[in-house]
Amino acid sequence: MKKNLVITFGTFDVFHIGHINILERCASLGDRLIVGVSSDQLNFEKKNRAPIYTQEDRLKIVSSLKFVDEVFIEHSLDLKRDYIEYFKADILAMGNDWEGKFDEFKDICDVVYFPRTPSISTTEIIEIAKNF
Ligand code: C2G
Repeated sequence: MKKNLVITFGTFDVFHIGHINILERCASLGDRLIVGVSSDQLNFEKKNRAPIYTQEDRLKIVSSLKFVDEVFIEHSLDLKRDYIEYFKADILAMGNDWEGKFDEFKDICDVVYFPRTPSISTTEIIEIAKNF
């Protein structure tokens, strides 16, 4: 039987339950889960601020999870097709804040969007911590 390799991407800064839930859901789709963790530079480009945790720490946190098989640094959003092809991923899975954004890759893999975990985000945690 063909094995399903799942790939997902994210910053995973100030790691929280929403990150656990999405990674667990991604892993449930296949036999192996590969996670692209955004570089510090890419996070800066996406969010216009440096991440709280360095890419080395974020990579270490994500790679420590029992349902994550492999991690790598995502250097650019524009390299998504190359990453999918390099790892020969069968499925690209993301949270639905990215709904529709990666449909262009349906020619090389299945594309799945999961509902985000409500009421939690890195930005909110940073705001709460600031005002504590
Ligand atoms: N997520 C979620 N529920 C939350 C928060 C995040 O399901 N409450 C999901 C997002 O939808 C995403 C993953 O967790 O699939 C990682 O989220 P972020 O760390 O915010 O990653 P992001 O900056 O969106 O990076 O190539 C695409 C990216 O690099 C995505």
